[in-house]
Amino acid sequence: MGQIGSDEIRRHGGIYFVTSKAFGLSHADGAQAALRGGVRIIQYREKEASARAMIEEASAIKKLCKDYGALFIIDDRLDVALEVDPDGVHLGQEDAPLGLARRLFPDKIVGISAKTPEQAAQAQRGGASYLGVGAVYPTSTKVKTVVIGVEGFAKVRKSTSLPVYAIGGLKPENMEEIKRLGGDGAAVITAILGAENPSKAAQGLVRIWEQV
Ligand code: TZP
Ligand code: MG
Repeated sequence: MGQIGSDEIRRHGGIYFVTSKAFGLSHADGAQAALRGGVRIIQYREKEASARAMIEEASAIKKLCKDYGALFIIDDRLDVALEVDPDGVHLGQEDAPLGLARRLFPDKIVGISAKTPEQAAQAQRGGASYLGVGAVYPTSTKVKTVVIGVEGFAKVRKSTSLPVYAIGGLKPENMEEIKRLGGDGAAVITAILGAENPSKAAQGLVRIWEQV
């Protein structure tokens, strides 16, 4: 038997969009652009808004995702997820423990950020559905992270049978490298939101991922 949620993630795989307000668009408008471009996994990532505002925004993005047949994941906030009922949640190493997410959401997708084979193994044992692994390349997105490089990514990839998404500095030019190393997909912010036309950029990434 596979892990809960892993096949669902694989079926929607390829490009995984993480929302951000850092480029001027709202979370929902950014998500809409990514969805129009063909992205089929959207993560709502907001660190500062009130819980009420997060519930409202996340509910709107959940509706959008449903319209496009995309998966909707909420970052960090299990309380917001309890209220909004997304397809899944994503947790970092310092967020709520995986065991709690699994108790609250026995059937949902639960993604875990992992930088090492040890973290990957622990996540797999604890019932994670997929891993976000990075930062693979340097990123200018404001985030508390360390660049593990393609070597670090390759080590984690080889250590686990979970689907593995590369994150951090992913752009058209490095899709091929990530796929060659066995990545299941690429999680992006800047490559979509930093583009002049985010939905075209999303479409470009989806095509490139399919073709490389
Ligand atoms: N975690 C590690 S790097 C990162 C996160 C959330 C940001 C990736 O964003 P970008 O802009 O695609 O490099
Ligand atoms: Mg987090």
